[in-house]
Amino acid sequence: MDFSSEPPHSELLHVQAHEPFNAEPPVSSLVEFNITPEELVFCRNHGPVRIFDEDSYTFQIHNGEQSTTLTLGNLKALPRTNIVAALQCAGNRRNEMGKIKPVNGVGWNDGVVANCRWTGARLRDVLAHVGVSSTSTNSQHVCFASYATLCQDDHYYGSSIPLNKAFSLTDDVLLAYEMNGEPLPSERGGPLRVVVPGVLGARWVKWLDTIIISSAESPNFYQQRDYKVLPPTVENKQAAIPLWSKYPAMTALPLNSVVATAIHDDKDGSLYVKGYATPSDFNVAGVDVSVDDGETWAPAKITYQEGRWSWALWEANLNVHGSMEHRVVYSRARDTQGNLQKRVCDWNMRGVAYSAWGWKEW
Ligand SMILES: Nc1nc2c(c(=O)[nH]1)N[C@H]1C(S)=C(S)[C@@H](COP(=O)(O)O)O[C@H]1N2
Ligand SMILES: [Mo]
Repeated sequence: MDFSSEPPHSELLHVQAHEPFNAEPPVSSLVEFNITPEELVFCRNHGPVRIFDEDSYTFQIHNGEQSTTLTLGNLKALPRTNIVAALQCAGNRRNEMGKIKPVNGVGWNDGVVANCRWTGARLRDVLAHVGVSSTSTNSQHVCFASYATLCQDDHYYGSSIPLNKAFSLTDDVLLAYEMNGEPLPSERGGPLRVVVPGVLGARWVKWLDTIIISSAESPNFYQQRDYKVLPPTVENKQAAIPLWSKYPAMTALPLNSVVATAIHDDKDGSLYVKGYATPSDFNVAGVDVSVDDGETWAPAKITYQEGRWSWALWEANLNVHGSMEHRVVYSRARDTQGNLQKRVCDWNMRGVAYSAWGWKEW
């Protein structure tokens, strides 16, 4: 892997690994913005960051015998769509799972999520443009690949989604060329990345250069032998080897919430808390907070939420007069189906999909 041409990285991030570059913002800064500014968007890389020239950028679509090369201009000629969607790494909150028992992976805290506005062409329009029809979708997959760089575990980065998801009218899968109203930065996969709202970041391939319609999922390492929730009995990489192929690739992340800030005023006994919640198969309907170890809950106020795929920001003003045994405030998200975020979360070897109640000491 060649790291000689990395762009300058944001100095507001806490660096978790240098090569490849992995970094996250402090969660207290993150929740200060409804739409995450680029300098506070976490960086998750399995290889070097590449810088490409927009004007000469092309990508290919392979469908059976047929191959089509498209330019960014071709893509921009298709209808433009804008969505707000939370990009979240499956390893968000990994350090908390690591307290149950050590896990394998970058030591992420709870800032590995970014709520951004993505603009691009709908994948279904792009596929229709090259003659892939929505009637031939059964059990087919859309494989995304970036051959831009070597990665730690494979010679390219890849992922896939079912073809019927690409054609779904509600899933909003995009090939994005802008973020927050600006051309997509190199660090974010510019000039072109995949945006799969509601699905873990690992599928959002950056520097997208190849799409293959296939009867199988992407054979890439990051689709097949990573980003899966293995059972708690699988305790190390060796034990995982025969099991990867038996477990499904992760799709939606679990319903989640995090307490980002807790400010206690000793004099008047007030406690101000603020955090985020992220949706899963259903949207976030509300967040409740508790200062008595989950015995009673008070609803927090949702201060921001935008459409189906954004995060929810929330805050609450509590009164914590009197002596509390545990100076901990918990958060618990609720979805539109009445599902509640759970108190505990099963351990898994890779430390992915941690989603136990959010909490903070005050
Ligand atoms: N080409 C490429 N795409 C990639 C990755 C990568 O390493 N290479 N990492 C994936 C993972 S695991 C995540 S969480 C997101 C992170 O996107 P970001 O760096 O813009 O935050 O990109 C995904 N797309
Ligand atoms: Mo990720």
